[in-house]
Amino acid sequence: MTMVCRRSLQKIMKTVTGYAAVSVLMFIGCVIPAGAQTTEYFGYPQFEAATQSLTIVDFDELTAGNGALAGSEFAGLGLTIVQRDAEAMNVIAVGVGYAFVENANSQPNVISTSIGMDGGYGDLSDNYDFILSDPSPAAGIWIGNVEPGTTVVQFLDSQEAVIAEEELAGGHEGIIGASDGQNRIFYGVTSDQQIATIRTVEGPGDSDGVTYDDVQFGSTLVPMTTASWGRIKELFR
Ligand SMILES: [Ca+2]
Ligand SMILES: [Ca+2]
Ligand SMILES: [Ca+2]
Ligand SMILES: [Ca+2]
Repeated sequence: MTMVCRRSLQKIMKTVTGYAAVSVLMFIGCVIPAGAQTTEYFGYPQFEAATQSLTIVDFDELTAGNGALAGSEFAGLGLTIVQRDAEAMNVIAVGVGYAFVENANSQPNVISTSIGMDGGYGDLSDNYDFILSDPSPAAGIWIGNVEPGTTVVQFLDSQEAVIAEEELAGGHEGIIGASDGQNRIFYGVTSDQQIATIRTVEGPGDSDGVTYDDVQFGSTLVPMTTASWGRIKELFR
């Protein structure tokens, strides 16, 4: 999808759902599954209120070290982590160098490739895939050290089609902390499409690295709708 299409799609999906949205999207040249309904969250309390049974991988039980994350540690919980450029994945206890305290949503640890356990920075790729063994309707991640520059995060289905994506910068809605890297932001999604992968696009050579924390996934909390209330009344007739 083109950038224009993607932006329009996000705007529409945030405001309209269902048939009307599909009609508008077809008009502007996007193709999404009929009736697709996706909501994006940049505030954690709102995501929490819309979800249940979340599995949260916080990295805090790992021993800090460069290359200390293999990516398979949490397979038993349903999460596998892949560095798409086959670089080392570091576990960092924040509060040292460029690993700012504000980068962690749960302390002490975050993960990164460009930032090392001593807080040093290398202009390496932070392109990660967080792969769910059981695709889920809800998923989210905390990204730390946003800026200088931007980082794209995508939620993909099992065919790698984009369910939602956002370009994050230091001034984005929901940023906690300053806009100079001493910060973090939550980005989560609930959808009627199953999320199979959280993908981050943060390549090398842009003098910008990020950290990741509290990767999570689970079920959506289905709100009581008129339709379901009608169904309940039917059952008690
Ligand atoms: Ca943590
Ligand atoms: Ca960047
Ligand atoms: Ca980078
Ligand atoms: Ca950064």
